[in-house]
Amino acid sequence: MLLSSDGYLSGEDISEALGVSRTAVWKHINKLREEGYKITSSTNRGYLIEKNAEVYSAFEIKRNLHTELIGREIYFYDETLSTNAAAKDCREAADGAVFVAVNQTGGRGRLGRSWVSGEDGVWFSLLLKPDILPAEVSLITLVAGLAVSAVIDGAGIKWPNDIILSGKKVCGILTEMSSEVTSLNYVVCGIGINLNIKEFPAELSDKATSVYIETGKLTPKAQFLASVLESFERYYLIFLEKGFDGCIDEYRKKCITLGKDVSIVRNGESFQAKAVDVSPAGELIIERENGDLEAVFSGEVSVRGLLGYS
Ligand code: BT5
Repeated sequence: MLLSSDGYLSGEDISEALGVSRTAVWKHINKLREEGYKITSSTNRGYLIEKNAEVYSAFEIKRNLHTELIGREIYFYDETLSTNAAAKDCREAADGAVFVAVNQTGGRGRLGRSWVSGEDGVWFSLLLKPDILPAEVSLITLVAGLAVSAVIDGAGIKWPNDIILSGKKVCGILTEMSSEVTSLNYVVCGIGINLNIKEFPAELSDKATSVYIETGKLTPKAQFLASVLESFERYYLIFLEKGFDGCIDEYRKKCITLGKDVSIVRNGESFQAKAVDVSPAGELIIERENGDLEAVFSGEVSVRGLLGYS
C-alpha cells in the first residue's frame, strides 16, 4: 500500500483496509523499517515510504519478478551456511523454488572448494524437478551460465560453468542432484554472482572480479536477481521443451573458450588442443594437433585456457 501510494497514507486508512488495529499497523511499519525501508511518519498525515531505497528481501525480489515457474516460492536468509544446503534441506518445496542468502558462512564451489561469499554478492540456489535423465543434469549448468551471461553486459562463458568478465571470474555455478540410477529426484543449481563486491582476498584478486569493480556502478540486488531469474526461466523453458539444442547457438556465441587453445588434463596426463565447438550433449569438442576431433566431458577433465582468461 505504501509503495503504491502517491503521498502520505494515514494509519487509519491502512488499519481499515487491512482490518487490523492501529497498533498492529505501527508494529508492521517498524518491521518494514528493520528490513531497510525508509518510512517517515508524521502525526497528522501518516506514513510515507521512500520508493527507491534499496532493500534486499523476498518481497522486493517478487515485486520485480515476472515468471511462471522460477521463484514461485522464495526462501530468504540473512545468513546461512550455503544456499545449496538450504535448498536440499527443503527439497519438498515447490519446483522452481529459490533460496537466497545475504551472507553464506560456508559457500561451496565444486570438489569441496570454498566460495567467498560476503554480503555484497548475490548467492542463491534453484530447486528444480525437471522430467529429464540424471545424465542430462549437467546441461542445466550450461543453461544457467547462459542465463547469467545474458544479464551481465560484456560477460562470456568459460566452458562449462564460469562466467567471465574482463578476463576474470564474476560468477560460479554449482549444480547438484539427488537421483536413482535412471530417475531424478531433484536438482539444486547454486549460482554465486559477484555483484557489488569491492575487493577480494589477495589470493583471488587476480582471478576474481565483480560487476562493481568492472563498471564502478552499484546494482540493486533485488532487481538484479529478479532479472537473472527471468533470464533463467526463459532459457530453462526452452531447454525443457527442445533440449540443449534450443539454446546451443546462443551458448556458442557467449562461449569464450571456443576458438582458443586449451590445455586438457585427462587421467593425470596433460595435452594441448584447440576448442572448436560445444555439442548438443554439452561436451566441449576439441581438435587435437593431428586434426582428430574429440569430445570432452566436464567431469572428466579440467580445461585451462592458455590466454589468461581462466
Ligand atoms: C564454482 O566452483 O565456481 C561454483 C561456485 C558456486 C557458488 C554458489 S553461491 C550459491 C550456492 N551456494 C553455495 O554454497 N555455492 C553456490 P569452482 O569452479 O570449484 O570454483 C571455486 C574456486 O573459485 C575457488 O577455489 C576459488 O579459487 C575461486 N573463488 C572462490 N570464491 C570466489 C568468488 N567469490 N569469485 C570468484 N572466484 C572465487
